[in-house]
Amino acid sequence: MPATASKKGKTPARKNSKIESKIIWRAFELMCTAKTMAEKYEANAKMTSKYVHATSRGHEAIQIALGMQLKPQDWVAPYYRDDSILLSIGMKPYEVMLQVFAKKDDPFSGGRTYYSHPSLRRDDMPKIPHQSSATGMQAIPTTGVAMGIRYMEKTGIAPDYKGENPVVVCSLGDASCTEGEVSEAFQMAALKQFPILYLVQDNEWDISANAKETRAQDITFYAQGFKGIEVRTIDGSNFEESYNTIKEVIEIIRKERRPFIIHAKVPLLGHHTSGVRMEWYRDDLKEHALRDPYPKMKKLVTQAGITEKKLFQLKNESKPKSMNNLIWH
Ligand SMILES: Cc1ncc(C[n+]2csc(CCOP(=O)(O)OP(=O)(O)O)c2C)c(N)n1
Ligand SMILES: [Mg+2]
Repeated sequence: MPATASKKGKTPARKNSKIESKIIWRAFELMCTAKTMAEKYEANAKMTSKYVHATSRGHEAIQIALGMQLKPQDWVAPYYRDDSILLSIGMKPYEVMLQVFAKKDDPFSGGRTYYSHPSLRRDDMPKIPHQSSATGMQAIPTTGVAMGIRYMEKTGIAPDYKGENPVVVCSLGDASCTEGEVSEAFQMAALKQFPILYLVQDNEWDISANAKETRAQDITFYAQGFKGIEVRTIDGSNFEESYNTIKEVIEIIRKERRPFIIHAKVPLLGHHTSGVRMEWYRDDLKEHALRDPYPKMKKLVTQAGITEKKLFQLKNESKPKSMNNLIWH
């Protein structure tokens, strides 16, 4: 597991610990919801594709593992492929769908920005700063939030969070990390030791160009130039590994106030966006399908002793009536 040394020393990655069944159950439910929504949009492409959108299909496990562990005092900047983060911090499918149809009741932007471009300030959820549609642009503002939090702590004006100090999460696609903005952000986070997690979801695609065409190295090698940021590479399609790594890293950031990068390798199972269709240019669809997080999650559910009967009950509970005939295998 590649890891750069932090100023406080490298932390050895912990072994996978057992996750409570109720967490596995909830994660599965969220994954079913996200997957069903993506399939619903696809089945109604004529209606949903008028307004551009992307979905988290393939990236669900890592996103759910993150969203489930954030607290109201935390900050997160999800990008356009992060609808599973939004669902797992507690947004309802209906609320999220309002943005896909550009409705005025869309809680993020009143229908003014496209799908999964959130901004949020609810008391019971992590805070989401407004962000640009230019990729990677969330890196500097989120690093600035972490800087502000640190300033408040150092000057004694931060609230007392009883040992649960806030973390900031900046979610990024692999290709967006080639941008200068991201380098600026890493530079300051490393130098000043800010309490931030950069979650890099690496699907090896940059719209229709692949990793071989667009980058000289992945984020783990790039990050070696930023002394003081610790890096973990994981299989982001594996919920257990994702959940445990995020748990450990967030706990360290809450205590030690220093930056991390989690490099999550994920398949891309949906279109780049509704307007840029995968069948036009992808020759790796079969290989990516083999890494689908959904069957892996189902296996985990079975291993956790959740029976067929309960599973059937869950399917019926989490599937709105309007979603009949959608894929449930
Ligand atoms: C600054 C900027 N450059 C280019 C684009 C066009 N663009 C939109 S999405 C995208 C691909 C980003 O890929 P990645 O960050 O890996 O995320 P993924 O879509 O693969 O999840 C590009 C190049 C943009 N929106 N903003
Ligand atoms: Mg990508």
